[in-house]
Amino acid sequence: MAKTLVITGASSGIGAATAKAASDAGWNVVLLARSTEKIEQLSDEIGEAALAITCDVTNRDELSKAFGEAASQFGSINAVFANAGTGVSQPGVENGDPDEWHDMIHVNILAVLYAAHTAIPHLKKTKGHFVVTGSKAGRDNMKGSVYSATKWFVHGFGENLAEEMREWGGRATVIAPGMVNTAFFDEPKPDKLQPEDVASAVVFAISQPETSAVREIYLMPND
Ligand code: NJP
Repeated sequence: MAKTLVITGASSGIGAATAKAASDAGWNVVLLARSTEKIEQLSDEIGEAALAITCDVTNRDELSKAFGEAASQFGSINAVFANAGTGVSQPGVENGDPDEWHDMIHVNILAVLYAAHTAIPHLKKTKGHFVVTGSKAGRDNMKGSVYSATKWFVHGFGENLAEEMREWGGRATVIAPGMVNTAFFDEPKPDKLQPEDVASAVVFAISQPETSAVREIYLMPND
């Protein structure tokens, strides 16, 4: 029976590319995002192996309902890709906007915790896998970047979660890309990583034999 991957932030960029790559690799994919039209269109493109569910990841009730729907549609959940994330328009601390930090921290930190908390009861049944999008920015120091600091959280949490999940045979992976050509930026970035490059790293991580836990994949543009 096909395994099932739930993806947050599936309406564009890395999440949408991962949905296509995972379904090409034989997975069922559950697409979560706020942009209903975009995830429904992607779901139609993929076909029967896809399910689109409108969900704001900062809303724990919506997340819980979405995971329940995913499990009842496909029987179980084998992997979750907590990929939804956002940046700020005003960089740095001195010139930063605390309201923007609040919203970004809700999506990049708290919603990752919510996703893990919601996912674990499902993943425990399948000895499943939690993958989360970190960043090169979560490994390096960047002048005044609060975004980078949220990704440092993701990297620390990802390793800690991997240790907790290990107790019952589960695995956790942090995907850490450098710059990727997505809607995250206003301008196209044709010479940077492409969303498909990151998608292929995610599919690699979730396709390894049970004896191998890939803890982190760090990928940079070859520019
Ligand atoms: O960007 P984009 P990426 N509830 O803007 C969703 C990280 N990253 O693919 O709700 C639910 O195309 C949003 O969906 P919607 C980055 O930090 C990037 O590049 O419909 N979903 C959309 O699907 C992030 O963690 C680069 O608006 C919410 C998705 O998030 C991840 O990669 C480098 C949401 C954003 O897709 C994917 O970003 C790097 C909410 N409240 C790490 N808020 C890079 N691009 O260079 C947002 O190291 N979303």
